[in-house]
Amino acid sequence: MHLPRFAEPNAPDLIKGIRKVLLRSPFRHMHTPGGKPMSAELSSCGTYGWVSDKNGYRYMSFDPHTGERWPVIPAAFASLAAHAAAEAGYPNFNPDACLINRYEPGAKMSLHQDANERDYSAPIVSVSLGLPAVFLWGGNKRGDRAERIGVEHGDVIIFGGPSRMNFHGVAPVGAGEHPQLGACRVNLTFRKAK
Ligand code: MD3
Ligand code: FE
Repeated sequence: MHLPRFAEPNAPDLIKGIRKVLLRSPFRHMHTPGGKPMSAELSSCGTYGWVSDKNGYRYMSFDPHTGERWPVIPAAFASLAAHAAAEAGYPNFNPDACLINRYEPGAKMSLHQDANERDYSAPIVSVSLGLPAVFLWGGNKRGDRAERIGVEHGDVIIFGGPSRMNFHGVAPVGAGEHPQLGACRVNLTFRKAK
């Protein structure tokens, strides 16, 4: 379910929360298990954070960059994620992981499935901030044609049910300046990891 601009009124508080999280767990380029740096930068907050390195993709309860636990999910994040999930028919969404992806112009995310979570019955809530992007929405096979969906500052998308395992990605972000975030797109994804 796509909720255009749903989070727009909360954007200033979300951005304050992002800055606070980054003080303890800064953005970094993760490497694929094959050793290539990903073009988007990543941080996390919550009980679990998503990590990729030579040993594969997984959730960890501490930040390997600092050796400390991930920052807590800011109250403004948790409230927005719960309200958005409720709109899509998930009244008890209680995420334990929030990934924060940062895309500079040119950064992208290739088509992939999110399969590191334990419970696929929980939805994933995605919040787009900053520069617009084209979200690629594929099928349940990698080769399926992907639909292109424009996402803008404040847009929220809730993925659940059969679509939870669909391939998806982000086309290279175009150049631009956003009044609140400058030359970047930031995406929050709220998940139930464990
Ligand atoms: C559909 N992030 O972090 S958010 C990711 O914009 C990721 O940063 C993209 O894909 C981004 O894994 C897309 C939308 C999204 C997130 C997770 C999903 C869509 C999803 C999981 C299952 C199905
Ligand atoms: Fe994903």
